[in-house]
Amino acid sequence: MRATWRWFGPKDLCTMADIRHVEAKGIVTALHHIPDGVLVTPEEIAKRHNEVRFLPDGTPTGLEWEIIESLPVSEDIKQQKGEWRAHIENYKQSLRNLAASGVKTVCYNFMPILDWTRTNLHHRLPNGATCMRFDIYDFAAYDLHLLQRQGAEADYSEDVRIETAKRFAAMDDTFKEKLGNAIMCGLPGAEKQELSHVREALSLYDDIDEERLRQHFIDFLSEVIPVAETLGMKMGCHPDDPPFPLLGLPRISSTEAQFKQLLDAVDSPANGLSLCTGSLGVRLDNDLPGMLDRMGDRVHFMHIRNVVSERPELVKDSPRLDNFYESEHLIGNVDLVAVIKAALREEKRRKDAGQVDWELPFRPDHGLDILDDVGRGTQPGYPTIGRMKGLAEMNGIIAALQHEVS
Ligand code: CS2
Ligand code: MN
Repeated sequence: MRATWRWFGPKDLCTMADIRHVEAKGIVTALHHIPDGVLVTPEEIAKRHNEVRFLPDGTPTGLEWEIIESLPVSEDIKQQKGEWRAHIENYKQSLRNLAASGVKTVCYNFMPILDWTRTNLHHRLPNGATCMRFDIYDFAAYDLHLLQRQGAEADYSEDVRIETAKRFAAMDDTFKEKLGNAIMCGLPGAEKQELSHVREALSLYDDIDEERLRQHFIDFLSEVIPVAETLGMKMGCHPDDPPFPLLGLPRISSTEAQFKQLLDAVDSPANGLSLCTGSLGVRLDNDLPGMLDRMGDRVHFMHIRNVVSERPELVKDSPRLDNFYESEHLIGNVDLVAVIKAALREEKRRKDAGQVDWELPFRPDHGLDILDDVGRGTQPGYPTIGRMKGLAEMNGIIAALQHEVS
């Protein structure tokens, strides 16, 4: 397995100099300043390659940009409105430009409006470390009482609604503001966190149900995947996080069955997934080693982290959105040793089949804020030391298991 590391570019507090100290072999980055839908030009790509290859003083890092995360799909494409056809053409040309520079793996998602969603970005654990957490009552308080979304009541059980009303009555303005900011953290553009903007953004999906969103996704794949295939590229869709519909928005990449539908709809080796163990692992019915066994040839990238469902007894038999927090890699819902073993099996299968590109790239996804990470203000979920600990643990597991597998 090929260890990689996400870098947010020159503004990232975790610098390329720092990344030389972690045991990663390749870099995952994106051109975050380019708006969704706009062409990614060869010039911008070359600039970023240079920033990855050399420190500001010219020292070579020995690292290469290997994966783009994300090449975002614009809202126009997701909703099939406005400039969507032009955006698809830009997407195809961006793929050509990236492939020409050697970046051949793309991690993207098809979540409407929101990317990952949490209610607290700095939840304190008993040992003093902090992590990201999702609390159903805080989330429902935002949805039912702050946003006052029409029809929201139907999405929560009576128990949740009653407890939420109590919680909301006790919330002060500072808490409410922090909560709104945490939930909308995935929404680009600070001004959009205003409740009226959020309502407006959500209303764009009034006429788009799950079926229609899936059709839009398949239309996008039908256009883009043949181009990716010709270029020898791999497109890996990142799962919904959390893997449930939110705020009345449909979500269509939360389970193995949903991914199977998408992979079958455009049946090409280029059409695959980015298997994120932390996103999928919030649902106890997602069998991650099984997914690698059954659709491993389409797993183009892996995000490795763990989560703890705080009330497994409530969600075990009937999966639903409930409290969870992001945990240490080796403790949580997901048996990461079993996942890595399945990933190594998949690599072996590829090698035995004579595939040249048998290596499965992965990166530590989020990490806990520990030691000097605490209060440092890195991108939420992306502390240096916490991620490095997760990566070191995963590298240790890989080294140990490889004795058995090869
Ligand atoms: C990432 C996602 O930080 C994260 O949780 O895994 O935001 C991911 O980059 C996107 O969904 C990919 O499009
Ligand atoms: Mn992820």
